[in-house]
Amino acid sequence: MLIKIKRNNELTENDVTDESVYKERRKLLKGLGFAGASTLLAGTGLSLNALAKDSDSSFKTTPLKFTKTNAKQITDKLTPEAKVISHNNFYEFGAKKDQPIEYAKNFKVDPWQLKITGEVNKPFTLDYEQLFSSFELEERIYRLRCVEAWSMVIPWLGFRLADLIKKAEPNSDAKYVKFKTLYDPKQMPGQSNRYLGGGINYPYVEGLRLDEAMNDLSFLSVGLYGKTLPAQNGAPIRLVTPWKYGFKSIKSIVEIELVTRKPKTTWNKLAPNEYGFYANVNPNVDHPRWSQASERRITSGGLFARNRIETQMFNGYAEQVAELYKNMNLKRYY
Ligand SMILES: Nc1nc2c(c(=O)[nH]1)N[C@H]1C(S)=C(S)[C@@H](COP(=O)(O)O)O[C@H]1N2
Ligand SMILES: [Mo]
Repeated sequence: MLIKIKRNNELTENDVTDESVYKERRKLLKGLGFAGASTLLAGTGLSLNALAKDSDSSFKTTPLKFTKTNAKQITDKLTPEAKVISHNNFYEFGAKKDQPIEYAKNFKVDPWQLKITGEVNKPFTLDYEQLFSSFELEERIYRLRCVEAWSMVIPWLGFRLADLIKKAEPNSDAKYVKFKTLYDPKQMPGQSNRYLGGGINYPYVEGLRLDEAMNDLSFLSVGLYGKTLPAQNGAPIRLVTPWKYGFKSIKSIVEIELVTRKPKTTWNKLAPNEYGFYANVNPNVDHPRWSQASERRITSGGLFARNRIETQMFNGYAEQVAELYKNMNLKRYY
């Protein structure tokens, strides 16, 4: 559901809601050949009700054991769990915020295989159980800032991406890290239906420079709020890079490949002038069609809570990551 924060129908300068921004993003997709519902559903013989009907119960999560982190934690108020798991962007399960929780209900995550490949001396594969047992799990409370100008504060469980990469022993040709989401159109209706999937090309791919990936903040999450990840949040394993816009935090990963050249990433390929490879949260660099100066923080506030806050450089993580970009023009490398 889109949470409305407008008190009336007027849009003032400071009241560009994430809903209006979300609609802008959908308009872009439409311009790229994203057609209407009836046309596309007719072609596929898919019934939306049939996709979710197999089970009325929700996706199952289980409690995880974890330790307290040594990392410095933020003190922002947490976004309630109910909102974290029901307001999602996961286009493989539908491009609307309330679709992933519904269409991912029956997503099968066990068995799973996550491959670590490419420019490494010791490639390896983790099966479902090994995602939870190969590294000590810790809790990290991070801000998540979507490019649509809403944000949350989420207690993730997982481990440092750097620890996984070190285990594979990258060779000297490894310069970037490429991540890939599962491609399984039978389970992920957005991958076979352009209406549901927003017309983006699958599988979803993301990437980081190797030094970004090795930064202490880069986190592989296998859980949130003390339990395994809900399907709609990227079960069984997803990336979290809290100083970057949310679209970098790729979900349901099956491959992490160390590569020499900068990978071609999903949103950047779709609209390179709107979504950069770096995608660092930056209040001074606006999206071509909307401002990034402020955001709506999703809290426990009611329907009319405005909760509009100023966006911070690198989403407030400058101390940990500004060094990575010290000689770069961030207006050019957005
Ligand atoms: N595979 C995949 N990963 C994805 C997305 C997606 O559509 N597909 N959406 C991204 C976007 S735009 C955001 S804001 C975050 C949202 O994460 P959340 O639903 O857990 O809050 O996931 C990101 N990861
Ligand atoms: Mo996003």
